[in-house]
Amino acid sequence: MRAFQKFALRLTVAGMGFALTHVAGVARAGTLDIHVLADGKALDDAVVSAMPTAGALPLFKSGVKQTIMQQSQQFSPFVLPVQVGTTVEFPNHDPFRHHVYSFSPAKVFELKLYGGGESQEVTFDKEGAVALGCNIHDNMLAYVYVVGTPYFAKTASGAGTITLPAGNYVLKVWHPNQRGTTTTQAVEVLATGSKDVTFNIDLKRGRSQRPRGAVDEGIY
Ligand SMILES: [Cu+2]
Repeated sequence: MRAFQKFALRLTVAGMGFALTHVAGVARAGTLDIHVLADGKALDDAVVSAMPTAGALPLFKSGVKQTIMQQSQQFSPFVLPVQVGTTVEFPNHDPFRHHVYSFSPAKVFELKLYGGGESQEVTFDKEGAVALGCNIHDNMLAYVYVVGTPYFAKTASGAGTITLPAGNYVLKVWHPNQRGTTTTQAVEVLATGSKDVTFNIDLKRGRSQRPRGAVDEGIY
């Protein structure tokens, strides 16, 4: 084989390798465009999670920490979805102390009084909704929603996106103020493109985080 032929062959093989990698990386994943409505209105802070009906989930990537901060006597974000095994940091950005706790079965814990500039962390090791409060400030409320899958999204203005491998899934929607049991929906994710999925859920009169000063202004 002449030198220029070998060179051309190498280029072709390299090109095929690139094309195959490219196709494999893109073609196997589909996208779900999630919409969650309550009384016909777009709903914030709903969590939709997708569990494959067959096959193994990818290994959990530990070490990626999530955050719920305390600032202006509020937790933020109000709802944080995480995969089982995730560690959440709770930095206090206020010039006064907080005492974060939960009595929820999925994670009972207490981070005793700690001041501004300090942070503590908790690892969430069980699926379920974990309601957070502060022992000092009754207005403060937030939720960690722990799911057993890496495929989930939280809605903003009623919408969220989940990118996941092709296959069959059961989708579950959760909202802190949802009435009744959790709603599920079966969906097939195709190898390419996106699919719209809509949930309509009922809300009860739920609890929400109240602004600073709503109940106990001055108690630091
Ligand atoms: Cu507090």
